[in-house]
Amino acid sequence: MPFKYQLGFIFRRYALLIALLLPVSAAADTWQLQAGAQDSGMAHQALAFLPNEIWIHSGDTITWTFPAGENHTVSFLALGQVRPSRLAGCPGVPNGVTPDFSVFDGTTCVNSGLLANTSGSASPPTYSVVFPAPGNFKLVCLAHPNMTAVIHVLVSATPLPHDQAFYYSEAQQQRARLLSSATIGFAPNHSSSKEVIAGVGHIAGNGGGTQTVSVMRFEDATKVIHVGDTVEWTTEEAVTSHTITFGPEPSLLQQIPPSANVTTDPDGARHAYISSPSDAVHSGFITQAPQDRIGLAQAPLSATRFRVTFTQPGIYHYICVLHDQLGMVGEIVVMAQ
Ligand SMILES: [Cu+2]
Repeated sequence: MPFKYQLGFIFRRYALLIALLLPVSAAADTWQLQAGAQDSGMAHQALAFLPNEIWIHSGDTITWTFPAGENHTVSFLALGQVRPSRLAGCPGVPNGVTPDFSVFDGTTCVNSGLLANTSGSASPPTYSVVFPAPGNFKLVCLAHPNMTAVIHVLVSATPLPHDQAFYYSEAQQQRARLLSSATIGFAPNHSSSKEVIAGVGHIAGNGGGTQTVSVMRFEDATKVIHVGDTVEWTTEEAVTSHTITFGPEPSLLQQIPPSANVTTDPDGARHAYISSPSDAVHSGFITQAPQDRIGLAQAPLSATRFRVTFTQPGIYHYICVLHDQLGMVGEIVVMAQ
């Protein structure tokens, strides 16, 4: 074969090889991400999408796995939609929940409903969303303020900056960093032998939005006191709510306000008197007021402290109704004078 034909043969062979090696961009991909993470004792909870930023092609699907014992939602609201409660979810659909593999293009609300791996199963729940249209979409968890992410959906001709291996590794790094930093920045501003800290947590930010991490525990949860003493619970949380609840748990819809036997002290702390371990006393949500935003009315202060005065001896168990399944419980032992 003359040399010039040999060159042509080699060129055609390599052209075929190069064509075979180029990525096929037409096929839709499924990406794997995570909603929430915890340490082995469940006390430290990363209330975060891991990672919380991803670039995909239109037509791709994202599957979120829910490995933690704490409840989360994968929720996409329509632009300008008022944020619903975690129990209400999307308006106009049964239970506020849209089916697995719902389609989100920015116009109609999509919501997984509350999902958690409460049994510690090796195959935790998952929820998938399909993204047919290009755009930049905010992802939120309806159970946790400041748990946000962004999905960048690009047209299929645009190369993607990262592959699945990158996102697996980023999820691991963000998980480790959040869980190990749970008590960094922890700055108790008040303490006495009769004080219990009701949860510690903070917010972290990055290019994808915000993530939070919480210690789901009452610090010094057990106190031994005398009749007539008052114990004070104080939150050291940035956003996550907790309750201090004695006796039967209120129903889901009755958990935000305090029980009727709780009064407010002049400094705004909530206060109750308990005379029997069978008394039902519920603090309601002990939490920070939401962050103010320019153009919106300033939010009123909220209760960050709860006091209970014990008038009879006994052993009084209490729980946080939101996080008792993670081990957020305690006990007050009241001795006679
Ligand atoms: Cu709690």
